[in-house]
Formats: sequence, structure tokens, C-alpha cells
Amino acid sequence: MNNKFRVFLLVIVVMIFGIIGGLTVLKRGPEEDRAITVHARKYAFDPQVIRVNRGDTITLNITSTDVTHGFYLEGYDFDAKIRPETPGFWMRAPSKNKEYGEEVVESYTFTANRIGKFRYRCSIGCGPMHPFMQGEFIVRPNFLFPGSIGLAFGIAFACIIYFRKKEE
Ligand SMILES: [Cu+2]
Repeated sequence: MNNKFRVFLLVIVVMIFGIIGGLTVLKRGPEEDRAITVHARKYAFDPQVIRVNRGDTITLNITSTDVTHGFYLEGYDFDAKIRPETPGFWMRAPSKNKEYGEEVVESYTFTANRIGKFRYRCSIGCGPMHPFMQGEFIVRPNFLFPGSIGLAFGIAFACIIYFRKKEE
């Protein structure tokens, strides 16, 4: 077996495993309904990190335990104003409205259709540490993981072939 052919074979093997991994993209996990309650207080959100999967339906409840806070979720065009004495919150779509709606809503339901890491932060000045009041909303892609596993297997497999042939 000459060198060129060997390299060609290696590339094919890596590609095959990559494709196998990639195909698992099509087999997505079940989409879940998730009810998430976020508690806002000076100067943190609880939870600080929210992890969901793409396609999940998220029902967000937000409360404040001390003063008026905001909950601005980047990437999802959502902002809420939460008051400690009011159950529920006022909301707005930042791209469309400057002001919060007049209606107090109990919760906000949306689909996590954008993959990535999105920051949520307090959008209403609440004290000196206000700018640090933030958290992360992580929407997992589901498929990156099996995809990279496939690729890793492919590379490992290719290495084995490569070094075995070299010994001949
Ligand atoms: Cu704040």
C-alpha cells in the first residue's frame, strides 16, 4: 500500500465516522416541557445557570425577594420587570417595546429554538453591584456531542490503522 493511498484511506475513515456522528443529529432527543423558576435578589439570580435542550418548551416564572429587578434574556428578545410584592411580572420584547406591558403575567412560555449560551441580566438598576447580576441560559445543541464522539472515534481508528500499516 503506498503512502498516498494510505492517507486517502485515513481521510475516508475519519469522514465516515464524522458522518455517522453527524447523522445522530437527525435523531434528536425528546423535547421536554420545562417549568423554571428564577429567583432574583441583590445581586444574583437563582439559578445562576439554566441548561435546556433545543426544542424544549420553557415556562419561566420569575420572582424577586427584595427589590424591583429586571430579567433580560439576551438572544430571546425577552425582558421582565419583577417586584417583590407582586406575584408575576411585567414583560416586553426589547426589540419592539421600550416600555413594559401593563398586564402582569404569571409566567412566560417560549420555545428554546436558538442554540447557544445566552446571558440573562438584571435590567433595572437595583444597587451598586447591579451590573454583576447575571446568569447564563444554555441551550444545548444535542447533536454536537455525538457528532464529536463520532469524529473522535474516527480519528482514533485512523491512527490505529496508520500505525499498524507503518509497522509492516
Ligand atoms: Cu439590578
